[in-house]
Formats: sequence, structure tokens, C-alpha cells
Amino acid sequence: MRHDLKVRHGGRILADALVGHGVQLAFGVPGESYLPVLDGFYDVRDQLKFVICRQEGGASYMAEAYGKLTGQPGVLFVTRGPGATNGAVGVHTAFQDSTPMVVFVGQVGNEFVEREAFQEIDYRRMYGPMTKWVAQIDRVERIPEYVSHAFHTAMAGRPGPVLLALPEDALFAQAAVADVPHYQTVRAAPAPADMGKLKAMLQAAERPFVILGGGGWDRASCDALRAWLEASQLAAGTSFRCQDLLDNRSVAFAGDVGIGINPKLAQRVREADVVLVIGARLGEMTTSGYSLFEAPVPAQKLIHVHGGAEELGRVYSATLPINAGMARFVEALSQVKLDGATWAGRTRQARDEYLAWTQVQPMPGKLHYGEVVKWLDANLPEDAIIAGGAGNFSGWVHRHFRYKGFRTQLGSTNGSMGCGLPAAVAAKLAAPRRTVLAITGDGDFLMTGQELATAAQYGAPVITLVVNNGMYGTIRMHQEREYPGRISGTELQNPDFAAFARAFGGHGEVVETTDQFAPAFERARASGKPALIELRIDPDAITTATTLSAIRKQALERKR
Ligand SMILES: Cc1ncc(C[n+]2csc(CCOP(=O)(O)OP(=O)(O)O)c2C)c(N)n1
Ligand SMILES: [Mg+2]
Repeated sequence: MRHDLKVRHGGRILADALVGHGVQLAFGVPGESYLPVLDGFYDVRDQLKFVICRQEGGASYMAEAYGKLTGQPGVLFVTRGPGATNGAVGVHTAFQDSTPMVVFVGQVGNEFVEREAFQEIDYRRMYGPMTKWVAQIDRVERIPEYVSHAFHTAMAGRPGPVLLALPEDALFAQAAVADVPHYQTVRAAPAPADMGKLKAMLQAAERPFVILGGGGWDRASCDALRAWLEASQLAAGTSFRCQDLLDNRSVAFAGDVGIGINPKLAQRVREADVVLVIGARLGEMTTSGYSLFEAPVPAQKLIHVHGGAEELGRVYSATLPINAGMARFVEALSQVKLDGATWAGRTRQARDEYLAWTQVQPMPGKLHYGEVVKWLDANLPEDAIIAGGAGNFSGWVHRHFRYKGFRTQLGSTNGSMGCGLPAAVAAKLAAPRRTVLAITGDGDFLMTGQELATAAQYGAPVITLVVNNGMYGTIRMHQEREYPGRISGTELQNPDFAAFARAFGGHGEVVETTDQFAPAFERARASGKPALIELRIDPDAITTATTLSAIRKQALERKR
């Protein structure tokens, strides 16, 4: 034992370790299972703020969004069994979104382990499939080592969530141990020979296309990539809910390759001869159910660049797989000079098709939600952040909003409902000067609506739009298609959302016509409080392109 070291309890060692790794905000719900950590937080309160949430689902979404926004691991603390189970949703989101996250969970003391003691769960089995690594810190002396390991793992290669269980005895115990320095981010660099092959493949292409997506990006890489795409006259799309990786105003931007894809863009991807995929996993949502690329051997020549070596060849056998971190890859790519004369015309056409596709369509009712999204597009500051959950309401934003820069979008690629408001709260706490919106559905919002309390408690004046159609519209849409007219399990009786917001000390309004929106938004913005605007839309307006009644009619005709 070194004699120059101070004796600390496990909770303080852990708090110091977090500060040492640069953690300034952590999210969670307390539990008696980790009292020494709360005590440690008391000592480091000037460096690290512990944001207390109202439900672990909200807390885990906040940690996930924080990780996504900052590129540093989002940190979550939850208590044993009940906290660990409630908190799972944000961990799954982080896993599918490749978001760095470090989760700490209380655990029974080593003396009771495997007895099914109070709230005991084997986290290795429970969390194994949705984390990069799960471990339990059994000895107080090893807390700095495990925490360092966790941060390195969350950040390396393909980023993702890791989980450390904290047996109570290891937290209460005392030790004199040294801290470990700040973690380093370990990412691979592309081999020069592979960059040579990439250049030859792209230059020989007639119908090239680029798709960006996934995690592990940073602003400088996105900006450099935009410059390269424009200089190369290439057209690019973004994978599902990664629309902010390329400024949507760039002449290179051809749209989002996700749910409800522009049919012309889908055709363009299918017909491409060489596709350069940077960072995207090519999951089910990005490939339109594995149909844009044939699995396992695509018809297109595929250059697949990914930060996780294990991702390459997982579904698709690429012509050229490249394991690289985004920054390293873009740095090398910037040296690749291409003559875009062959495909410049196609790139212009792709852009025109995007511009045409994003024009708003007519929709039933007095409140035109598409026009609302267009208004936001024209009036929000360029760096405003839009957080969203899952539901058909998000389709209008995907289609009509132009994301103008890195991390102006926070969404869940696992299509998880309820992440909009908590993600917005985390974003506002991390970037207080930016305008932050949550765009939610009536079903979506109430999954985590209680986090308005967190917004109020920590002074996070986010603006939430609740798009109210009185139902779980997405499911109703699928239901009408499969079982027309047989409404089952999809209707909602809603509260007064504006009054709900006011009950938390926030600002609340209802908007029923298109004209009412802009002044209501300005009042919400001026209120300086967490604000909520309920948008009452016509329930028939089910997507940007069609109505519920049209879907039912088509389904009935099909079944006849
Ligand atoms: C946590 C979670 N539970 C359930 C679902 C399945 N689901 C997807 S969309 C949806 C309905 C969303 O309803 P709402 O928020 O009102 O949006 P709308 O589709 O009506 O616009 C449901 C239940 C999901 N994606 N995530
Ligand atoms: Mg709804």
C-alpha cells in the first residue's frame, strides 16, 4: 500500500473516478443500495452535478442523449432490481444507437449474492445482450480500474453502453488507492492500401452513392466530410435518425435513408453501382427491411466503413470492408481527390428529387402540422436541437425539417417511444444556450412526461410539442392496413396536456389551427419555463402522404 494516498470509501473513490474521467453531469434515481456514492457526490458537487429524475426510464434516456450529444459517455445511476429494470430502455437505445454510456447499478452485498436477496438480479445475464460489457466491482481497491475499463470500452471502436454493478459492501469499504488518468478514445485508422482501393472503386463508378450514419462522429469530421462530398460532386443520404450528420442544405444531401424513404431515393440506392457506407450499420430501418441491399451479398459494390470490426461482414459481405473511426477515416478520405464529371448530373438530380419530396402535402383538418414543421425549419436558430421519440408524428419532421448541423437531432434508432422529453432536458442542461425542442406524440409524451418535473427542478426551459391525434396512431395505421375497421388496443383518452405542463410550473397552450402556432411558440419561448404546446391534429392525417381513411379503403378493396 502506498502511504501518500488518502483512505476513501468506495462511494468517494467512484465519485473521484468519474470526475477524473471528465464527467460533469450524471443522471439517475437514488436508491439505498448506493448511499456511499451519493455521499461521494456530496464531496465533488462543485465538479459533478447529479441530476435526479422521476423514473429510471427518463434518467436512462437523459444519459443516452447526453452521450449522443457530447460524444462523452452518458452516466446513469440506478438502484438494484426495480431501478435496473426501469432503466433498461435507455441502455437498449444506446446499444442500437452506438452511444457511449456507462451505467452504474446497485447490487446486493457479496455476503448475500445468489440467494435471490432483496432486489437481486444477475446483471450479466440481464444486460449482457444490450451492452458491450457488464461487470461487478467486488473489491473496493479495484474501483478505479473497473471505471477506467468501462469508459475505455464505452468509447472504443463502435461506442456503446457498459454496465458496472456495485455490491454494497464494496461501496462502504475503505481503501487507499490511486486514481486512474482520464480515458483515451481508441479508434482504428484505415490502411493506406484500402484508401487506394476505395479511390479506384469510386472513380470507376457511374452511379455512386454515399450513406452516412451510426455513432462516433464529431462536428469537425462532419464538416470535413461535407466539403469532400461537395468537392467530389457526390450525392449522399443519411441513415435512419442520423439526418444531422450532413447539413441538409448541402447540395450533396439527397435525403434520409430511413422509414418512409422517398421512393425515388430508394430506387437510387438500389440502382447504385458503388455505395460508400460510412458509419452506418445498414440495419433494418436503413435498408428498408434488408431490401435496398440484398443480404448477404448486395448487387451494389459495397465499401463499408465502420468503427466496430465485428460489424463488418455481419450482414453484408462488402467488396471493401474498412474498420476505422469516423474522424480517422474522414481525415484519410479528405486526401482522396475524385473527378465527379461522370456522376455530377445524377447528384443534381438527387438533390432536386429531395427538394421536391420535402414540399409539404395537403392534409385534412384546420391544423396543418407539415406547415408547423416548415415554420420551425425557417424560424428556429440553426443550432436548435430537436429531440423526438417514436410514432407517426415524427414522419413530418423527418421529411420536412432540414437539419442544419451536427447534433441538431436527438432520436432513437431503436424506435423507442418516450425519449423526446428526457433527451431534450439532457440537451438543455448540457447546452443551456441552445434552443431545445421535444417533438412528441400523445402516446409517446406520456411515457416519460413526468420528467417535466426534472426540467422544472433543474431549470431546463425546453419546448415540447405534443402532436395529439387521440391514439397510438402508428399501430392504428398498421391495424387498418391488416384488419381494416377493427379498432383494437389503439385508442387513447388523453389528459389536458397544457394543464399538465402548468401543474409542473411550466407554460402550457393548445393550438388548433395553423395560424395559432407561431404566436403560441413565441409565447412558449418567451415564458422561460419548460413549455408545452398541444397540437390537436385531425386523426385522419396519419402520415405526410396519406390518410387513415384512404388506408382503410385500400385494405377493404384488397380484401374484397
Ligand atoms: C417503448 C415503446 N413501446 C411501444 C412501441 C410501439 N409503438 C410504436 S409507435 C407507437 C404509437 C405511438 O403513438 P403516438 O406517440 O401517439 O404517435 P402517433 O403514431 O399517434 O403519431 C407504438 C405504441 C414503441 N415503439 N416503443
Ligand atoms: Mg398519437
